[in-house]
Amino acid sequence: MEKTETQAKTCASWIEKASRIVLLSGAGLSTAAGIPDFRGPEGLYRRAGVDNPEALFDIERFDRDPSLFYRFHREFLRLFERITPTFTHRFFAALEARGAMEAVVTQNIDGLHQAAGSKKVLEIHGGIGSNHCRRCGASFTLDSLRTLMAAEEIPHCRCGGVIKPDVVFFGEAVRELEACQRATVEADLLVVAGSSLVVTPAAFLPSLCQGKIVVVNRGDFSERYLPRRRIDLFAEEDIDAFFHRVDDGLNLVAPLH
Ligand code: CNA
Repeated sequence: MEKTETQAKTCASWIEKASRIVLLSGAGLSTAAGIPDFRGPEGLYRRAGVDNPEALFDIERFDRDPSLFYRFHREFLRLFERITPTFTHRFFAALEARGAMEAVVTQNIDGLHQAAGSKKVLEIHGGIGSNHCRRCGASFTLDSLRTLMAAEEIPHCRCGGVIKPDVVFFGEAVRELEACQRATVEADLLVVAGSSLVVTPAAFLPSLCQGKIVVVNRGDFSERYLPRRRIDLFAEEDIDAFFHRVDDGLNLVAPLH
């Protein structure tokens, strides 16, 4: 049996036995949906002509001049006109429906776990689905933000304040950190998929897990906070290909019509 097949079978058997599964997902889980990562050769930073990513998501800079961010965000939102969840998003939603998920902890801001049907989603870096005025705190849906962005380069609230998506910027506190930590501590199986494990504090979370740890990632990831010896199974391959194989025996995901 090929290594990848054996690994998928092992992962499936652990999933069958587990009852408090936590998925820690990163940008790699959504690339198959058509959302590139930020830093890769085809990444969004390059597409939007951004040289300095830290500046792009710096809250002080946003408050001084939001034009750099909105140049990027316009490009990012354009992608969403044709995006649907991947097989793996649907796989974890199906596992939740079966009662086996403690939580999905996601670094992604794209809302695709919720679109796939997951309800226990902790968005540690926030999400693009909601937006607030920086001055008066008024809230705006994604649709109303889109309408305002069609009319002006930088969307403003009626009070004159600039509107900002509820995405966590450098200099802002991450969301629901305690809940993310609690879920990870309680997990009997942690699956880390599509994350380079570079961005903290999300990258610290796996070190809290006392259960088994599965990592699915094609490409480099940092071992600074999660050394290889702590990983029970490392599948170095495409995430959807791997979970298709895992699902072969479990049959959790209904085919799309
Ligand atoms: P990252 O640092 O971009 O790492 C992604 C990892 O996934 C890399 O190691 C890739 O090699 C790997 N990868 C990419 N595609 C696949 C695939 N199909 N199969 C297997 N592995 C793959 O992403 P992180 O999430 O670790 O970084 C954290 C940032 C990126 C968070 O703040 C996110 O908000 C942010 N981000 C989010 C999105 C999104 O919401 N979809 C997109 C781009 C960046």
